[in-house]
Amino acid sequence: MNFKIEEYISSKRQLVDKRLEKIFQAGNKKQSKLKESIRYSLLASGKRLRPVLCLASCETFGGRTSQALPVACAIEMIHTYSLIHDDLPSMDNDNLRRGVPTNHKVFGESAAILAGDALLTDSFNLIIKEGIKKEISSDKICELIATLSNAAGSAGMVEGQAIDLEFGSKKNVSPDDLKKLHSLKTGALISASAVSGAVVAGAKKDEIKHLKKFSDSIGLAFQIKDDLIDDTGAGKTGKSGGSDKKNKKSTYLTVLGEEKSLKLIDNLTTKSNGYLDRIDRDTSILKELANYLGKRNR
Ligand code: GRG
Repeated sequence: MNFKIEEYISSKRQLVDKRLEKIFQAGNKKQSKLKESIRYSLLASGKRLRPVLCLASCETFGGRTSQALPVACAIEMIHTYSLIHDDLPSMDNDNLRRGVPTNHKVFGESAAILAGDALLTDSFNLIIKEGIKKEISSDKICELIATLSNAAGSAGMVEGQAIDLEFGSKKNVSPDDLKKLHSLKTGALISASAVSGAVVAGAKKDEIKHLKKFSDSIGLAFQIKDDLIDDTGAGKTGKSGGSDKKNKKSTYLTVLGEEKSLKLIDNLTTKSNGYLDRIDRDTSILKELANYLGKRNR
């Protein structure tokens, strides 16, 4: 087979980038500061892994990319909001994101808060507006909104962030504590990305059940890898490397050590592939994506 996952990711990423640029077009008139700050963070060089996962999942379950693309863009908007807010002085207080100074460093703190607020709210509006245009059924639109709002809100990402802030520089964080924190903070949106693509495609309930287990595993593997990259990857990641160390945070690296963390990534990837084997479809793209995420270096 001549399939290359890097090329697949790159082609889907281009689709997402193009559509995001269209959604937040600069236009000829002078832009408002709000729009400028949204464009600044959203159109910076993110990897677009969550939208790619959404599109790959839609394709796996026989759906149309054109129908899933607005949902994929909405997911990237939610993710970008979380990054802008996470970098704020009252949260992680970071200076660099996606290879450029963080949003609040350029536009000020209040503008950064508003850019995040707008991205989150607009993401749901986009799913409804484009969903109607692309003739996605109202039931599916409601399921998409329920899936994503659940993953982003107090049952998911925001709760994960709250736990993270509560832990602060606490030393005796257990592997179970870390798992809970990251399943919410990082895993919930990754999982919702895969599930959303499947919902657009009209996947069956039991297929979504296995897909959810698959994506929960890759979400955790993604975070463990992120912890390892944060420690070593300054320059490659576009973030201020070593920010966990600076904030004295407990990470998989500090709690388990490098060898065990790498082993856990491998185990989770193998486990995720096993869940896909329970789905009676060609799931090779999702498997390739899972393997890629576990081995990435940025
Ligand atoms: C709700 C304020 C708020 C925060 C949510 C997701 C999150 C919590 C914070 C983001 C900070 C962070 C470093 C999380 C750990 C893993 C992660 C989500 C990394 C960033 O995702 P990538 O690597 O980034 O996909 P790009 O820039 O490529 O999109």
